[in-house]
Amino acid sequence: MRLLVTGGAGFIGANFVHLLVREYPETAVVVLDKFTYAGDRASLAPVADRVEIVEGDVADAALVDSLVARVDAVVHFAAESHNDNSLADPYPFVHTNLVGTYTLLEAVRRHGVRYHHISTDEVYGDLELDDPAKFTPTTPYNPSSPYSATKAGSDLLVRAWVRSFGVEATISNCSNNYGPFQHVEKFIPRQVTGLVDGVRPKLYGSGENVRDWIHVEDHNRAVLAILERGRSGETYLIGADGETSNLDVVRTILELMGREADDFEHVADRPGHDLRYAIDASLLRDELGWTPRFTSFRDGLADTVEWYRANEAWWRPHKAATEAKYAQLGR
Ligand code: NAD
Ligand code: TDX
Repeated sequence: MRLLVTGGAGFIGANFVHLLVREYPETAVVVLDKFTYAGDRASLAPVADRVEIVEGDVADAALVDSLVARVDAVVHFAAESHNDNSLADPYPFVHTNLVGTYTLLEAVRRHGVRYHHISTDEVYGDLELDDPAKFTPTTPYNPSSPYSATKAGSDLLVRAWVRSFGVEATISNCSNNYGPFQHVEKFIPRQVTGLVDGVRPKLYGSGENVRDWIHVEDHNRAVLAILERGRSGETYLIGADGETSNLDVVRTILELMGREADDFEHVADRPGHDLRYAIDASLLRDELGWTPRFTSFRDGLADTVEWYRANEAWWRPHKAATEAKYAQLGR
């Protein structure tokens, strides 16, 4: 099997490449990554001699065509992925998430190559805190931010290319990931690395917002199950029943790092801040037999805190610039 992994130098993509090299050594992996602020060669350093790394843009049609021509399948992780950035400057989200996906779809259509599209639960908008419902594959799309709107648009492009052109493709919409190699702009790494520097965690608004946390390795094992056994045209929701309020996440991080549980501060809220996400992953569990391995969020979080403590050399180069961006937003 020859696999093109876009965005393989980012958080989830790099973990995916590590998993492939570890457990599927017979797979030939080509990574296509633009190495934006979010892509880091250091994340691929441990496997650099086992994969081919191409620096380039998923919206570069000639480059994408030449790479797709020599693989059996594409897993498309590359994206602009941070909501706060999409509020400050939406254009890169339109370019990468929409034009980039379009470019890949045209290439897989031309070459008859299998395509898997990585997406997010944010396409469904948000739920009330007390709503018993969870997102399912038939929940109507209702994205809130430029990030989630471009991800929603990219999903719809995939569906259209399946129906109109017979492209063989699957989509997965996953909830919030945590684990090693996540950029320090994201909630959990920001707070953990801040605490290493003696900075109190910063909660947007009230902190009552709920995210449905899943360990990145569980997400990636679900992606492999879909690649191997998923039905073309199907949408699979990925989640591990990890609903937790931001307030509780911060309290757990503080406790794991030996601080008082109330040693955080509230900062300005994110405009349009989604209240709650929750995933019903029963299709994935029942049809493909996937189950998460990280069943205790607290244990997974403890591993992640340890990883950031042990890998300061990886995150330190990104920390100051990230906090300078937040300072401009007053957060
Ligand atoms: P990330 O920001 O850590 O990594 C994105 C990667 O894509 C980087 O390596 C970056 O250099 C690369 N990239 C950006 N623009 C590119 C372009 N035009 N061409 C080629 N490469 C480009 O993101 P992540 O958190 O790893 O997310 C990966 C995917 O998973 C995204 O599609 C995201 O929407 C989706 N997702 C993320 C989460 C989450 O919790 N992080 C949850 C569900 C879905
Ligand atoms: O400093 C912070 N304080 C805070 O309270 C930061 C950075 C975030 N937050 C809140 C906002 C969210 O409610 O924490 C929650 C998580 O924030 P992010 O890490 O920015 O993630 P989110 O906006 O939920 O989106 C993430 O999950 C879905 C990923 O970034 C997306 O790529 C994915 O699609």
